[in-house]
Amino acid sequence: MSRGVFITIEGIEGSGKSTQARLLAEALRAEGRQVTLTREPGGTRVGEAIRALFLDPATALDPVAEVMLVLADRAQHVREKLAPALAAGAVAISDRYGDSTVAYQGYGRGFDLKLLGELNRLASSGIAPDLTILLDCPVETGLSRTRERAKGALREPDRFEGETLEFHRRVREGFRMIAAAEPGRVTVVDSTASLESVQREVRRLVEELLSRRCL
Ligand code: T5A
Repeated sequence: MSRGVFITIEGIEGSGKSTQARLLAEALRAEGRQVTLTREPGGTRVGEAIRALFLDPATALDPVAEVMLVLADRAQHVREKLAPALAAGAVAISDRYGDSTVAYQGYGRGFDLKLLGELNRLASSGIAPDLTILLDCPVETGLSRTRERAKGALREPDRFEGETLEFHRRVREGFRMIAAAEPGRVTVVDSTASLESVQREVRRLVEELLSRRCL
């Protein structure tokens, strides 16, 4: 089975993931590469339905139900989209993946990390990213970006954007702990820098990975 390359972009709200994932996909497609750009929650029809429920500020979700929902999304996403893309030799870029579950439901909500690790492995069929780019910025910077954008779009903050600063600080710390524990997979990029300079660093990391893999 040919094996593509799996890249995930992670970070707190407003750290710039969606923007950088899109720019990276455009740049790689312009080089003639086969690219699958996707996201969690979402990425499939089932996943988009889960996403709507998951982010709805009117949904009062029990913390265990929250974990189960995001894992159900991942199981569907991996089997329906990511595994086939990787088997076809594509570069798959996912805006969030398993590290978000560890950071939000583990560090943020306090769910048992070991159990979460096992559930994550089950949901992902053991498919792990080749490279994870963690876009890191202070919580205040990220949230002010998303609140600005929400104001412009005239929508209320989603279920996570409306969480306390303390919650978001635990999530950021969680991401940093993951990066410290897995330096071979996760690279931290300072996303307080300009959009263009973050983009250059993301490209550099991905080019390095592709040339290591002779692709
Ligand atoms: N979730 C998800 C869990 O709890 N557990 C899980 O397992 C998973 C998978 C998903 C939510 O679900 C939770 C976490 C999330 O709360 P989402 O919408 O996919 O929600 O994720 P968000 O982080 O909320 O997405 P955002 O769009 O809000 O943030 P991004 O993608 O990090 O930021 P982006 O690129 O959209 O940029 C936000 C704004 O900032 C500007 C952009 O132009 C945009 O306006 N910007 C910059 N401005 C200045 N300088 C830069 N360098 C900038 N980069 C971007």
